[in-house]
Amino acid sequence: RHKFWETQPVGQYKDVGDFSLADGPIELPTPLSDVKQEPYNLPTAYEWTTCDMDSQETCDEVYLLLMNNYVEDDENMFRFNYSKEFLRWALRVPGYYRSWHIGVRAKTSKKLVAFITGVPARIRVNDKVVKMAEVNFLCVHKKLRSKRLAPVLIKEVTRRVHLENIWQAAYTAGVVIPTPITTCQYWHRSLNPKKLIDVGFSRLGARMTMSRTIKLYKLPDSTVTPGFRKMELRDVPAVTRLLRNYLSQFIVAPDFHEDDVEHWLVPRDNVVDSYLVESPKNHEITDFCSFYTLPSSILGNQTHSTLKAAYSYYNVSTKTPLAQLMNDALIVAKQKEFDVFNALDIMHNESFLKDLKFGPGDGQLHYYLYNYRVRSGMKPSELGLVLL
Ligand code: YNC
Ligand code: MG
Repeated sequence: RHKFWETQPVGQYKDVGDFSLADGPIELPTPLSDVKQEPYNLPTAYEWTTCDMDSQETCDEVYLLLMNNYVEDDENMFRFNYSKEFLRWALRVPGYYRSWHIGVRAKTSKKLVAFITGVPARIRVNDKVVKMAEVNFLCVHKKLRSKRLAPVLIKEVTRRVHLENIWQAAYTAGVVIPTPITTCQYWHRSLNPKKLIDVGFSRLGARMTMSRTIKLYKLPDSTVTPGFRKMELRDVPAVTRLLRNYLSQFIVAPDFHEDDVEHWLVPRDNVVDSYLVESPKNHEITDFCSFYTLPSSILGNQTHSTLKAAYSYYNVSTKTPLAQLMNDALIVAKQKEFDVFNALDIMHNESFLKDLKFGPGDGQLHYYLYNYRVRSGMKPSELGLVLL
């Protein structure tokens, strides 16, 4: 059924429920000298390229490939439109390898036709911290689909990850392949219900008028939690402590150090927003919330071309109730003119989704590990990892 994935060191469907298989690596590392030294073969009309994301020109090419060919919803109404600044943030992470930003070009025109990336991360699985690649942005131009190019891209990124002596990876996909560690649901909170209905993202509920719907999703003009403010660079040590402590309760979560928090969570305009609660009494940092900016192109609408979406990222509550903290996040997202706020049912998100008027989406997101087995049957609420 999965000609490619059946050959890979991933949990296979036949192993689901086999409790004799221990958690941990599926295959042992080989000596680095045994890793294939040359890139995998491509069809003769194509060649490998390493994409230098420092270069404005390359960044533009990657941006355009993804803008026109990356992930769409099931009904092909929307397509992710990651911004150039977002792509730079997602790819130039602490300790990144340029060799893991992989493109394929047509030999004659030099046009970029496919892409896949990895970035290094420390991911904790139960009590072990494992160096992994987070693999993302797998994309094949629409005109080159179903030619088995994707397995070649995946094998090539795997080879280049192995060359750095890293043997595990984490990734997410909307498709089911062998074998998800867990399957999550997207939930959506309307901020601009009229636009969402106009573009077909959501529908007017039964017995609802537009004006009742607008009133239902109305939010206060300003946040309510005393001491709620934007995160700053000086907050990195306190936020790292807060987040490390919080993430320690999940089965799978990133092992964030201060340099990771500085990269992933210090606010960047139109890329990532982070807020925290500083106690007005003792200046202690007690709570934290964040979201990233990922617009989608609206395909074939006369009036609107982009849907501005915020995606819930990492949130920690110790003093402020989580629902109140997230309601403040909704308020700032509304102020920043987002149309919708999205969240997965991971970590403690389920506890606020219904109360804050999120509705379940039809999209599912499957999480995967490469060459690492974890006990099957993990619940989304036991997952503490957000991939972009
Ligand atoms: C996918 N998303 O099952 P089998 S997510 C993984 N992730 O193999 P072909 C995928 N595998 O089943 P096409 C996949 N989608 O026969 C398909 N596959 O064993 C598998 N879409 O290849 C599929 N981006 O080239 C099948 O298919 C084989 O031309 C078929 O290309 C697929 O970034 C794709 O959704 C997705 O651009 C490139 O449809 C294309 O259709 C496309 O004939 C729109 O491929 C954009 C899109 C995917 C977003 C993502 C995470 C990717 C993870 C890849 C796996 C990484 C493994 C770890 C590597 C490092 C290891 C170390 C150490
Ligand atoms: Mg193909």
